[in-house]
Amino acid sequence: MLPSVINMSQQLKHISKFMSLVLRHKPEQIGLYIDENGWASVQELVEKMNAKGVRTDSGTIYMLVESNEKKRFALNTDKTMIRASQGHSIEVELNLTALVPPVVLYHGTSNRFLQSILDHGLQKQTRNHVHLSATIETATAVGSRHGKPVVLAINAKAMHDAGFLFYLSANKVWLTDSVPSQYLYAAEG
Ligand code: HQG
Repeated sequence: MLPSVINMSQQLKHISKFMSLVLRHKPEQIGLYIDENGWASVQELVEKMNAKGVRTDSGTIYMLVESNEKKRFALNTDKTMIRASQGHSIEVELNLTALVPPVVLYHGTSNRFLQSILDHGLQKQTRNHVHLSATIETATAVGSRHGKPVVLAINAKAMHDAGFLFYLSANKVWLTDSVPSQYLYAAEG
């Protein structure tokens, strides 16, 4: 790849990471208003990112929303508002409908968290939900972010039968409040 292309892709990654930061965790870092459902004005986002030295424009934001490999961000129908589809630590009401989960879901983590998870179950930590994956492959990728990955299987059917609620984000991440350890077992594969 040409150096200019590499620079451009690094710049886009930086913009995308910064959007994750302000739309999920720290809108106050740029003084961005986010409503109770997690939506921010695209125009205000662009203005306030630029004011902080993160150079971007609405066309770049739209391109990133479309091309993002995890579809992390969603736009409203007239493309004036943007939000992160999941992963928030700030309090937002995403208005997701509880759904019947697959029989088994997966959670990728680091082997250094394993004992604590087996002792205490999966807890949401700083985010608003525990994040679960539909496949072992995705869970492995999630776990790799934290170190040497291990994948746990979750008996989601038994949890659902016991009254636990499951939600599917717009970008297909399964979300729940907690997973007690009796529903966890080692994933095959
Ligand atoms: C661990 C990415 C000790 C948990 C991904 C995880 C995901 C415990 C870490 C999304 C624990 C929290 C979320 C316990 C849970 N004791 N450790 N009792 N219970 N943990 O980043 O699920 O790329 O908040 O296993 O794709 O890793 O940002 O959660 O390792 O969907 O779009 O505490 O982030 O999406 O870490 O990842 P995180 P996660 P994006």
